[in-house]
Amino acid sequence: MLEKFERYPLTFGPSPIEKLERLSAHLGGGVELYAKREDCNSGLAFGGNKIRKLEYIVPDAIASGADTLVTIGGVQSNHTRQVAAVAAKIGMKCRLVQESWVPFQDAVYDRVGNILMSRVMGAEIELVDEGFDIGIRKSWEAALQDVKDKGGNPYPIPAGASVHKYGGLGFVGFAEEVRAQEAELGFSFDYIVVCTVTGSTHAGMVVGFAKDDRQKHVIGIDASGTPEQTHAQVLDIAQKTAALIELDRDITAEDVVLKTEYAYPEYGVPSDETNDAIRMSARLEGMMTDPVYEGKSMQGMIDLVRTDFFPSGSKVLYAHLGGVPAINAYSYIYRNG
Ligand code: 5PA
Repeated sequence: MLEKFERYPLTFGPSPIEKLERLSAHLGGGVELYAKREDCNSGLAFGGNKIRKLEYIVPDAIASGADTLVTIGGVQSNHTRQVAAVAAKIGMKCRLVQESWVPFQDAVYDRVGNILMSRVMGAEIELVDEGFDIGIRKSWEAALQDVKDKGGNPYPIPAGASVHKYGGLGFVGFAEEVRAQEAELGFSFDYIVVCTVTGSTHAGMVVGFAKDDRQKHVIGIDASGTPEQTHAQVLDIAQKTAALIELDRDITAEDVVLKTEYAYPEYGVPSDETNDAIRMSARLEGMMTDPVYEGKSMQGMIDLVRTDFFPSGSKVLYAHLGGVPAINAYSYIYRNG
């Protein structure tokens, strides 16, 4: 589906799929849980889902003659850390706008985890006192202008690399990769669980899995707390990506399944149930998840198993999209484990 698009390799290759044997058994054994480890997909500063998206964006950045990647996220954004790593790897500068998206303040919230790594990798960081919004932000546009004013040549990457013409391609590739792995495993997954915020991860999967009519079995777990905006953005990106790759079918609103029950209390703040899910997967599988994204999709998947959303015998693939560095910024919550 992606042959005509240039890809700049940044990942190790196909990310591994592992069976979550003990978690499946703990939840009654009626559903078989697996994880596809996008959190281990690259050696670039701990990897994650943005690295896969950026493989299809970097060729355009290089072709544009840019010298600076400019992007935006919250203070503990995983995306900005991955853009900083990619900029270092390809020899460009990096300018990051980090807004106050999360109303949570651990003592060293802005010193550890993702932002620490971005600083070490040499990114220029601007902290901006604006709240959460997945849309196009004035602060980001101002940063692009500032780079130009100083004689640089900026390349714009929107939040989560999502609302970018090539933002959905990486996770179309994810679906192709899963199909190849299924052929080796000798079975297919009935459901794919994915955490959704800025939308191009979920959107790419919808398009990629539409090829074998599984798009409605991609179960998005909203972690934005603004699900209507997120649903609309996933649909828009999926439709544009489908047109771009010349998919031979239309993507409609019903193709985007988004569970909205797990984002509480709000973006970036874990509930008690999120923390229980993080501990459960850590203690049964040694698989770490974070309080902003994957902890919430883990919470959602566990709840969907417990409430019999997945028919007995289903094989469910949890897309582990990375994000663990941010847990360092929540140290007080986990001070006793
Ligand atoms: C993020 C996003 P999408 O934004 O593509 O929907 O992906 C959601 C998601 N899991 C899921 C992890 C670990 C993520 O980091 N992170 C953003 C960031 O700034 O880090 C874009 C919000």
